[in-house]
Amino acid sequence: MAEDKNNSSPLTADIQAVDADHHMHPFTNTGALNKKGARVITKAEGVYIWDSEGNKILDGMAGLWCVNMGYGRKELVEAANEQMQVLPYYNTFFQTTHTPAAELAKEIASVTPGDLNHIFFANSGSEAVDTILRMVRQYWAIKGKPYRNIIISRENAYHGSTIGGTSLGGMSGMHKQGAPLVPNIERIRQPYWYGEAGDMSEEEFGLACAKALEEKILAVGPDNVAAFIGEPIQGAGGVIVPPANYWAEIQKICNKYDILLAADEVICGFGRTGNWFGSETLGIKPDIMSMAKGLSSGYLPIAAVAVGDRIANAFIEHDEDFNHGFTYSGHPVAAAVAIANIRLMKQENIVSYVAEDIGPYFQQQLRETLADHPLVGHIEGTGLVAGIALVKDKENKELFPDDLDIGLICRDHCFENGLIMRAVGIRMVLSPPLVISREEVDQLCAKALTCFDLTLKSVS
Ligand code: PXG
Repeated sequence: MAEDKNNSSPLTADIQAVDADHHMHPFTNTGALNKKGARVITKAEGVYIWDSEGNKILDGMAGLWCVNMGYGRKELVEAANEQMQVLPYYNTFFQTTHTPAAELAKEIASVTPGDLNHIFFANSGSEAVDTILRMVRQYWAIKGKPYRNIIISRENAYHGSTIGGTSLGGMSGMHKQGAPLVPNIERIRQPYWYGEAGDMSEEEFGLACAKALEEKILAVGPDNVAAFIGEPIQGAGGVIVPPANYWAEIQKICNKYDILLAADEVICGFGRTGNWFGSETLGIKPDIMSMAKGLSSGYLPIAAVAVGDRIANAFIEHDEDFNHGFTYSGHPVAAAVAIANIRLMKQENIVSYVAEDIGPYFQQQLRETLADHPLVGHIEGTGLVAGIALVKDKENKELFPDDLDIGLICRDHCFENGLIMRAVGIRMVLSPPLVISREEVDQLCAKALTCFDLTLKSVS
């Protein structure tokens, strides 16, 4: 039986007990959580969630980087309700389709950049990334070069937690579990300027990190490489915005060696950075792109891979099945919600709101409120995503000792003070719903300041 002396509501204790008895949580030390009791979230509206103790909490993470259009959107609820009554399920295998899948493919193609007009459906970001992995290798097989099957990714990348996503990602804690990983995946350093550049300028460091790709390509042999994959801005790695010259160099190198460029847009997609896709913000021209989360604002699980003409035409012209897909690829109810979500985004001009109004305001207020705080080493971000490094001594970039988890201390203060902010090591990350207002941004910054003060007190 879970106990938490601070909790008073009977609902809290009951749900915690059931949860501890039967529910194994993702990315969680289950034994420790069972003793403490999980926090129970009961409802949500706009940019706020409520817990079973009646606390109202500003959700600075939009759920898990996904509730882009905010909670309580009736348009999305109605789309699901209507579709459930007409056709709750049918598959898209065996030469069948249905209106929601076809229409959603068209809606996605209307917002993707370049020639990324061909859409393959999945149900999670991890499945979308696995689809990329299989598709780029199969592309080269179709082209008569099956040996071109190495995929290059980056340290500290997050590409999901299926075996494919884990293998492509660069999270050492994940690699240690459930190995062996998928073979023929290579990694290069991440473009984390504040944390890893030493004395290099942003420009020098951007070049050096891109050069690492060329060095890796030459080391494994250009003719063995299928693709490079990267998040335009690394999300789960701590919101790491690469130096401005980085992606242009990466793009040049991929072009030079004829290597496919895959953008993992699971977090950056759907307005987060002030464009429909992070690739547009960072100046990337991907051959293939994964998306999930903001596609349905998280209301139902759905993901997609947008495929450019080069890859799509190879599959279309090749007279053979692509033996890949999921029972729920293009699920009609999830697709109907995603269609309604994209249309709502268009109606409310949410992407320009992020680009021109709330994104710049959020970035400016964060810096005005927090940049001078003694704990804050660096703030980076664009649009409505930001990462804040917490350090012991900001002048010398001195970190707290390893046994003092500054991020978790700060995160706990945030939760106690009505703000969800996520901790990634020493980095606090924010990714609020795109519909957040200026007053709510002010509130978010004020709460963050209080929590940084409390964190400083806890460690002084
Ligand atoms: N690619 C990227 C870039 C992601 O951010 C995935 C793939 C996998 O998506 P699914 O839907 O399979 O989870 C993600 C997911 C965190 C956190 O703690 C981030 C994600 C998922 C769970 C936790 O920041 N990103």
